[in-house]
Amino acid sequence: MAASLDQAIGLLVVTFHKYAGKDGDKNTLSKKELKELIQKDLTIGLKLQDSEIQALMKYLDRNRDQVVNFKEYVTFLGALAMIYNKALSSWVEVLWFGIIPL
Ligand SMILES: [Ca+2]
Repeated sequence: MAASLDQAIGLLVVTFHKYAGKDGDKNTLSKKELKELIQKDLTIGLKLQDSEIQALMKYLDRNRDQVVNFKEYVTFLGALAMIYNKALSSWVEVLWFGIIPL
């Protein structure tokens, strides 16, 4: 049985390919595919406005080729991990030290 971190990384890779393979180049996410990934596989996805998803796409597309490749997707995951870490750290402080998150 794979360790949990192996499973988590596998899921990140599988999720990319699940959406990247829908249309066009199967190794990149189009704007439509990225939008679907965000809306279906991220809790915050449905709360984001179309304009926010467009802005996110523009930010993620570092090489400006109008699609998100795997490297750009990994950057996105890194940013999400930072956000999750910050959120979780606040709650860990609450649980361990009784500090209210700012
Ligand atoms: Ca790109």
